[in-house]
Amino acid sequence: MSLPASTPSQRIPATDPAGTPAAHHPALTATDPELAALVGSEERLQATTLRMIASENYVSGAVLEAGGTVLQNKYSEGYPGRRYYEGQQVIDQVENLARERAKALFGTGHANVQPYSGSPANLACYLAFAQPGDTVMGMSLPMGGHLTHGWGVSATGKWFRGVQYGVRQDTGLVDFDEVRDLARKERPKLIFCGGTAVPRTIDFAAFGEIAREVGAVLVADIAHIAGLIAGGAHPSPMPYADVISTTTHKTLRGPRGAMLLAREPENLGKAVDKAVFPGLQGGPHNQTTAAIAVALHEAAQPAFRDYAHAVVGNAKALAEELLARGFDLVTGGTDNHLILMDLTPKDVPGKTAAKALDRAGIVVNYNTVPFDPRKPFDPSGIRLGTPALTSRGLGTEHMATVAEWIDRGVIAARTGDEEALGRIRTEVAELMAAHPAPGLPTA
Ligand code: DSN
Repeated sequence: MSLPASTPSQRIPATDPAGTPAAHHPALTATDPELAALVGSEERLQATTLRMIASENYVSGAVLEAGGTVLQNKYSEGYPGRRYYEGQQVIDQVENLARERAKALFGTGHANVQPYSGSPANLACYLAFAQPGDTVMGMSLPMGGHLTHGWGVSATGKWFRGVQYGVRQDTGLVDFDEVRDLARKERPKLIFCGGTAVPRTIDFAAFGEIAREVGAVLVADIAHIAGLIAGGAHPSPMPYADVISTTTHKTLRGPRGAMLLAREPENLGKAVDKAVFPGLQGGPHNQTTAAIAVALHEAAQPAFRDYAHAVVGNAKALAEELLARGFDLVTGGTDNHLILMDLTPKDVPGKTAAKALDRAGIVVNYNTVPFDPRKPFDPSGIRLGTPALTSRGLGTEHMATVAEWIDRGVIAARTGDEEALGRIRTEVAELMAAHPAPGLPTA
């Protein structure tokens, strides 16, 4: 199903077969044909492949347009009504629109729409609520967490004392007894919940109870599932989380950006605002703020609820088809938009499979699985997501075909059968041609 903002009339004209942009990038083509050709090639790649990276999506034509406006010509350090530059008559309205829409959509008392992306948004939480050297707690990266949840190679793990929880080896699920015991022992200032490879519903209430017991600020990192929450397809972290951190470009279908939402009236928003500016950033990217506002407007429409539920329905249907083909799925399936597969039983490393699938026109990322004996740069698994394919109208009726392609692709990866990969590539391109992506040129 398509969102209202991605109707064919809003699609821009096609690139020519060589991948050179036609009339839709005239100034760029005239000034810098080399770069324009690269844009055209990327458009063709996105149009003709089955994009299954769980953190990616297609934005609507309206979001794309808002992100390419003259709003980017303006500096506006500060917040609406309290800027360090003049000429904010319009920009203040744009940012206020985005803030109000974010608050309404997620039911929070405060919204900051300025973080440049997810990692700076998370870093702002440290600056707001902890001091260097303080103990912070998050899900370990190889278990499904994020670098910025206190993992050692990240600034958040170098400048703070990160302690990490994981999942149970027998179920792949978070063990709340372990989380509670760790929190009681370590007394972290901050607890992060959420992650990048968590295929099951996050129990925000359980995290909230633990955070309250130990006096920690709970940050719910909903980057992956923000669109599902907005569309009612995943429970909300409100009122359990003190702060919600999210990117805007994954299931939410906005531009690359981020938001920090805070529960009020505890006055957490003030600390968040100070941390984002002047703590970490200078002027906000106003063109991105505008595109976020558009995405939030789209996400508030009834059609977005259908979209969010369709993303989950597709992931569940795909998981069933993959299980039927003997794939080993972490936790045995999914409750959300992503599937994490351990390819060890198929005798193919995750990286080998991901690269072969890419040659077959199915774009995924290789990923560690919990308790992975292999290294992160060459792990045992791959991660699959359904947000992007759902945005271009694929439904549960297509998931058997997608599972069959993945199965054939993994077998071809093991046997080195490039011809088989080429055949899948052709079939993928045919289905993609029948389901044009929002915001992309149509043939
Ligand atoms: N955005 C994350 C993801 O792909 O899940 C990585 O930071």
